[in-house]
Amino acid sequence: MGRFVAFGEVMLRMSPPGRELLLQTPKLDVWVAGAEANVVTQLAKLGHDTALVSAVPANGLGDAAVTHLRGHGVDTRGIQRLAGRMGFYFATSGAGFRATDVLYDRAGSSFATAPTDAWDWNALLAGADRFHLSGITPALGPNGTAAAIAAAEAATRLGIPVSFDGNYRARLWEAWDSDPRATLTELIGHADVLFGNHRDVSLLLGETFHGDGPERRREAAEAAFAHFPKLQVISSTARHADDADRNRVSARIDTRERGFQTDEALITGIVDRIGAGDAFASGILHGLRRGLALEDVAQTGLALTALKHSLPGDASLFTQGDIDAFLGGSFDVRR
Ligand code: KDG
Repeated sequence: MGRFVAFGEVMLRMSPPGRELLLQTPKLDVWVAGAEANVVTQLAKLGHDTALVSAVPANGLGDAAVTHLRGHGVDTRGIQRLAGRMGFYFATSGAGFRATDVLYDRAGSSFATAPTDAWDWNALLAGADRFHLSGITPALGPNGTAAAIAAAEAATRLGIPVSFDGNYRARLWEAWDSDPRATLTELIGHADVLFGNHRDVSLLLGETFHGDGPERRREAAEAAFAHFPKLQVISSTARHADDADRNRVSARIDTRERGFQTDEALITGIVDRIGAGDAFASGILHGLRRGLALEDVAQTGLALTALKHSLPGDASLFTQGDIDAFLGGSFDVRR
């Protein structure tokens, strides 16, 4: 199917079970997390050869994260044991119209403080068909920025296509003296696939594509294609809340060669929203890799987005059979 290599921080996510608040819960569920780890985990479930490049501390927490990823079929040989600590985040699930909230506790993590020359990109990217990274790594601080840029440059030098998920995390960028626009613009210059919407493009290009209409999205895609010559595909989702537990999610995929496609899915029975964007990115990358028609690529992304909402934790763990059943409208008990 293809070898996908991703670069990003593996974290542990602590969540109050159910809909409790941090201040009231007597216990926390622990999940292995990290946007790029989520993408390769889902791609592994879909039969791809996947690897994560990362760093964790040489202790039981690092061991737990690596063992978990390996158990799901991800090649973890590129995860180094370095000084520093495990990055955590605490996620409190929303309920009704109470929003999901994320509290980061990750400063000084092994990944964020890894020396920029810690990564041997020629070896780590050998045999890769695609390299995936996101806007989280450069948001972690100067080392993360330098490492992300060096990684993208290496992929370009080696002729490996780069996909980039904007994953704009304001709380990370605002914690240090950062220049997100310059950094993200440089990174996206290496990408042929970008996950980002018209607001992300506005941030990058300093132009404003206000509003949610299809026209704004088309204008933003055209501006991005004009600005980034390597870019071939821009894809994003938009959520329209019908009510708190029932959303319509639309997917848009704009391609330089094949035009655009929009599709919509109804998402109900929402258990956990976190990781849905990673599930979407996995579905789009899977569909593109399989050479599907644009409509089917968009629907694969939407299917995984919808399915992820049904699953607690960070990662999406679905098979091609689950996608087919979802798209076929088959929700019966499978016996
Ligand atoms: O997409 C899920 C991520 O937001 C989560 O795993 C935590 O990587 C994370 C981040 O930095 O927000």
